[in-house]
Amino acid sequence: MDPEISDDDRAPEYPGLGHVVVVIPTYNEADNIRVIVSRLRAAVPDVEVLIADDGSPDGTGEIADELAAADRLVHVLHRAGKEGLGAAYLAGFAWAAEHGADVMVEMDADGSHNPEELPRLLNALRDADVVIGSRKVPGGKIVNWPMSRVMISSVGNLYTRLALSFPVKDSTAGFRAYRAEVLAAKNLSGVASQGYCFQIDMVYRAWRSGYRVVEVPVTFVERERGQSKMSPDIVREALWRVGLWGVQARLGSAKKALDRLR
Ligand SMILES: Nc1nc2c(ncn2[C@@H]2O[C@H](COP(=O)(O)OP(=O)(O)OP(=O)(O)O)[C@@H](O)[C@H]2O)c(=O)[nH]1
Ligand SMILES: [Mg+2]
Repeated sequence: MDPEISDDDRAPEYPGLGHVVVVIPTYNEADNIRVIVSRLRAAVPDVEVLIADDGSPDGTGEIADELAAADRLVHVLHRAGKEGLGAAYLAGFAWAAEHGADVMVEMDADGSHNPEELPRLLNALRDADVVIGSRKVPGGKIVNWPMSRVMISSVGNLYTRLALSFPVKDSTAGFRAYRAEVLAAKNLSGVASQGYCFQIDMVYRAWRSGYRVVEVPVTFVERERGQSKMSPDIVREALWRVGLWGVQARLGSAKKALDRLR
C-alpha cells in the first residue's frame, strides 16, 4: 500500500468492475443537476461523477462547481459553448480515460434515467462490454411520453435495425455503461454524429467490432423540469447517417462477395 495515498484519496472501485466514471452532459439543467447528482451519489456511492457542461447560460456550470467543491467524487468539465451531445460525451470519455476509468457510464441530467437502476446496468456489464438501459426489451418502460415521441422512438429503432441489419432493440437509448476498451481512441476515430445518432453510432461501432452488447430493461421517465434539446434536425441527422452506414455496409459485403468470386 502506498503510504502517501490515504483511503480518502483513492478512486472508488465498483465490485468486479474497477473504477467507474458516470459522465452527465448538461446544457441548461440548473433545475435538475443538484437532484440527479445527489440521487446518483446516494444510489451508487462507489462511482465517480463528471458533469460535462457546455457553458450553460442558466448557471448549470456554477452549480456543478458547487457540487464538485462539496464532494471529492464529483468533477466538472467546462466547455466553451454548445457543441452537441456527442462532442460533450467524447470530451467526457477522454477525461475519464485520463483519470484511469475502467468503465464509463452515460446518463442524462434531466431525471429520465433513474440512477437507482444503474447497479443493474453495472452488474450486467460483468458479462458484457456494453450495456444499454433499454426501453424495448421485456420489462422496459416509458413513462409520460406523448404518443408522438413513442412513435418517433419506435420507428427510429425499427429503421436502424433494418438499415444496419443490427440486433439492438433500443439503439437510441442514452443510459448505458461501456468497458473503457470499447471507447479507446482507436475505436472512436471519425465520430461526428450528435444527438440520437451519436448513441446509434457508438453501439453500432461496438457491435461491428465484436464487442458483447447486452440490453437490460429500464424505466425511462419524461423530464419534468427544463427544456428538451430534441429537434427535427436531430431526427434528420439520424435518418441520413444511418441510411448512409447501411448502404456502406451493404457495399462492403457485396465487394467481399465479388472478391471471393475472383
Ligand atoms: N454538454 C451538452 N449537453 C447537452 C447538449 N445537448 C443536450 N445535452 C444534455 O444531454 C442530455 C439529454 O438531452 P435532452 O434534452 O434531455 O434530450 P433527450 O433526452 O433526447 O430529449 P427529452 O426526452 O425531450 O428530454 C441532457 O442532460 C442535456 O442537458 C449539448 O449540446 N451539450
Ligand atoms: Mg431527456
